[in-house]
Amino acid sequence: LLRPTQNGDRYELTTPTAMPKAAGFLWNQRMMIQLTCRGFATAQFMQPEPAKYAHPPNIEAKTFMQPEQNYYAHHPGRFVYVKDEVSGSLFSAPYEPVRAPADRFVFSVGKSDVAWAVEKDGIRVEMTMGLPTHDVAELWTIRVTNISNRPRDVSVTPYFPIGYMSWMNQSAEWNPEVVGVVASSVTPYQKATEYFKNKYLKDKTYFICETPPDSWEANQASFEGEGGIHNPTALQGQKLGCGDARYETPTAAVQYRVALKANEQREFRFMFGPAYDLAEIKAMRARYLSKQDFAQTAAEYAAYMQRGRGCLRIETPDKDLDNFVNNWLPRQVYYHGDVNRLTTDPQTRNYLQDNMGMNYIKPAVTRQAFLTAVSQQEANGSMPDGILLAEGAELKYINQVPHTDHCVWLPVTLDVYLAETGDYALLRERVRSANGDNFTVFERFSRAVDWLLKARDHRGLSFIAQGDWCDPMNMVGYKGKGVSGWLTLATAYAANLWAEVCEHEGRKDLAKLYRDGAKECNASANKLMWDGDWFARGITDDDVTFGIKKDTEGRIWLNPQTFSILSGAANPDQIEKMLPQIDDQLTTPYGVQMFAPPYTKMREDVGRVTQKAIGSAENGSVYNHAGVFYIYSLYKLGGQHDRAYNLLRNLLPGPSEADYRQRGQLPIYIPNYYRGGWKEFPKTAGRSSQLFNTGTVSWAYRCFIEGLCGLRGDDKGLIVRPQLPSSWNSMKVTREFRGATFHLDIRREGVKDVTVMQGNRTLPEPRIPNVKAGEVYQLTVLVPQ
Ligand code: CEZ
Repeated sequence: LLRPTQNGDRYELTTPTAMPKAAGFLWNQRMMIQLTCRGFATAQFMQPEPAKYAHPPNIEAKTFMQPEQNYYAHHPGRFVYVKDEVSGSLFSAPYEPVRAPADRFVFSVGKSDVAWAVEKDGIRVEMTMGLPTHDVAELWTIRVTNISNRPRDVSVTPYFPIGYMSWMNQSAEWNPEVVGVVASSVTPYQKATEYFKNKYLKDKTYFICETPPDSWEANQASFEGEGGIHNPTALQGQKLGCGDARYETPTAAVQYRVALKANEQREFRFMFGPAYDLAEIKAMRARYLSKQDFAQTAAEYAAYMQRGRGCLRIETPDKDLDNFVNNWLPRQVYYHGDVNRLTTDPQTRNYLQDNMGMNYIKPAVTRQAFLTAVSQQEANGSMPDGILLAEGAELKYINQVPHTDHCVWLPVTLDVYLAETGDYALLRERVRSANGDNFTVFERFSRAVDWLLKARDHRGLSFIAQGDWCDPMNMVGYKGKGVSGWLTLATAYAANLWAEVCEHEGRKDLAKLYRDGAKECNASANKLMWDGDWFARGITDDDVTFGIKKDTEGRIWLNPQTFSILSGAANPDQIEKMLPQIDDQLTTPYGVQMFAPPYTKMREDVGRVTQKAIGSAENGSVYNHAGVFYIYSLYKLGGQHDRAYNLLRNLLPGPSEADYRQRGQLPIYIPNYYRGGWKEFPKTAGRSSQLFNTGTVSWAYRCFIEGLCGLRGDDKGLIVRPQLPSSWNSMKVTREFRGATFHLDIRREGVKDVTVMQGNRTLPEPRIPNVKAGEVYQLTVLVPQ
């Protein structure tokens, strides 16, 4: 079904039907594309707002990237029809639209390309797609080989549907100058002001060929005809109709008639993408469309991916895990930090956490992100709902709904930056904000924490307004009174973290102030939220506490428990009560649910989270972001090696075939959720959302680095405290840290505490002080049995 190849550098799936939505993705700073094993594609590019160059057959509402997207016959995709012109038999690669079962099928996802090899009736089709590093375009190589022992006469017809571009104006035609189909449109709009915004949009889509085809078709209806997309009428003739689309749905089909001797091969190259005008298409053609330029572009792009390789290599008893941690997890972390989910207004919490991951890849990017974020701080110290990244960008969608947690993420993510870099100088940078005030980063963080501590009610609990970390929890506090138990605890956690920094900066007075603030939050949570065995989630506008024993739905929520551990609100007795409840009520074979039981109907004093489908997204799925907070808290707590590791491993599909089939996803990224509702709907439980945008990954990487491997920095050096699961006796780790390389040989031995040896010398404590850039450290680490 599924196997890693090239040392885990690639994953291969050998059927298009067992996991139909399994996909790979590529990106650069201007575009992103997700390709399923069956050939469906979802691509977007930035101009500067996200836009598309291949469309569905009807006007699509603009929205954020959706989980569990559906695919259907006319979904945008990249296909090749192959017809035996003697027998008349037809198939398509990779699988859609004809859906003819292949003799051999391989979907091969690499870090810097996505490829297929499909064989049917003695013809092999290989398709590979790559991206340039700096431009928006898909670079396709399609190779056709006669693997039968006789001469063959086939037609090869790449089919790249362009779809319904616009209700105002759309057309397409063959353009001999660029050797391809060029579709033109006008992005629909109605307000005069929009005209000026849209004036320079890339409203053309092109599909250009290195080798001139024998015929083409630019009109979707003419191509598909009465046969339909599964058996297009145009493929019945000697050649395609060479027609155009005049306010008709555009498409791009080109046909090569090839006579292949036994074992003969033909290779074709194409480009697909958006452009402003013909001049741009010509320039793109000149820049990329040749064998040599494809090869060079692929090498450049591979180098770009390689720059996201991260700072950790592990060798453990679990090879699939090693593959993921060494090859794929840092790549997904890099994606988040590199492009901020391809939005111009990332949610503030996402922006900060995505950049938290970048600490392990390119800390200079994280540094800049802090400066950008705090430059948008409000005059009252609060943080806006989203961070604007492009000129003219606006707060959209969820960012128009007031959420109260954004300040929390400043100290939480700074904690990693300081641990990784030791760069306390950042705190002394001065940042002038849009509203004209001028403060140091240190002052800005203090103001943010002040705001958090202030935004609490008479009981000391944090107001929730229309949401906290949980976006759709929009009606707990919309009347202005409701509070979040989670946010109260998260505020305490943030204040404590900030107090540590204040202390480091010689501000004992402030450290005390923030520790006192944290204590107050914790005390309020303990007084009003503790329900005997776990913490409640919040109190509504009408003073109803929820997330408690007597609730039949939404009875226990994970986040408050997690943050009570992190904030210090929960004492050891309480933790001892909470953990078994989490095991019993929330843990499933696919990870830990964000709450349970899921809501079955609207609760008007909680909000739209209760209206989501049972076990999907925030309504009690295995929401991995919440899951990984919990895992992190277990590693922080210590002594929970197995609980933490089992959940950490479970963020990833596999390794059993049954698990892969149920989750339906390749083990090359962590999705934002797996379906929950494990008790209610076992049929769908575990199913991946297939959405690779998630705050989970920076935390997951952090858990591997700081938790499992126990390698965290501080102002003095690198601390070593591995937390191996009990089933492992050893592991090897290479960690890059502040320019130095650490090779660690970690073994279980009869020691009382973690013992670190450098050569024959036993270090006085498990810490390497004064780390020198460029140095290579060989360490043996003994951990207790
Ligand atoms: O968005 C995520 C947010 O990006 O949901 C998380 C939140 O912490 C992240 O910042 C938990 O709510 O609005 C909705 O109902 C959406 O479901 C979003 O909540 C969700 C999307 O799945 C992300 O694409």
